[in-house]
Amino acid sequence: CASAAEFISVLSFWGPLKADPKSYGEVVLQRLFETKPDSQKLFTKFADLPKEQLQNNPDLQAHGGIVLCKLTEFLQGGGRDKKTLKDLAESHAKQHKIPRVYFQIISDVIFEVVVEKIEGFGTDAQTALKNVLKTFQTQMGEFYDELGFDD
Ligand code: HE5
Repeated sequence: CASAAEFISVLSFWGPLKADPKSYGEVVLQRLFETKPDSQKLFTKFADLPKEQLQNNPDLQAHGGIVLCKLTEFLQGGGRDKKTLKDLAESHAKQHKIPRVYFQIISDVIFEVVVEKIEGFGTDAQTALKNVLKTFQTQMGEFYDELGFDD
């Protein structure tokens, strides 16, 4: 599990993502669909869109923004705010039916995009980010277990 200091370290570099969640979120989702094309099928709005229509797509930008805002909320809670992730796990398990492996997949994409786009994200902050994302996946997994969602 990530320490409080690791949450603080990640937050100290998170300003650009907090200020412009749509732009970074758009890149994250585009990268997710590129590296794991089956993930696109999980989104009814985007499932059948060809690649060109994922560029400058207001729906994709909006959803990317929503995803990143939720992640910022998680970071600001320092891993102690259980409600945020509990609600997230509920909607993803029951409504959207997202197998838990996708939290690992999107975490890897987020790591890649953040390190690529945010200046100054040094090796210590990178380790902190890895651990924080791992905590996110573990906690989501625990809520999935509680809900009895096996995928
Ligand atoms: O759950 C919600 O609110 C609590 C609904 C809006 C929402 C969705 C929907 C939010 C806030 C998030 N996602 C956040 C989020 C953070 C993690 C990193 N998501 Zn989410 N999602 C929604 C993730 C991870 C993740 C991985 C995958 C494959 N998520 C998904 C998929 C997914 C889908 C299909 C939806 C339904 C909304 C939609 O289709 O929007 C166009």
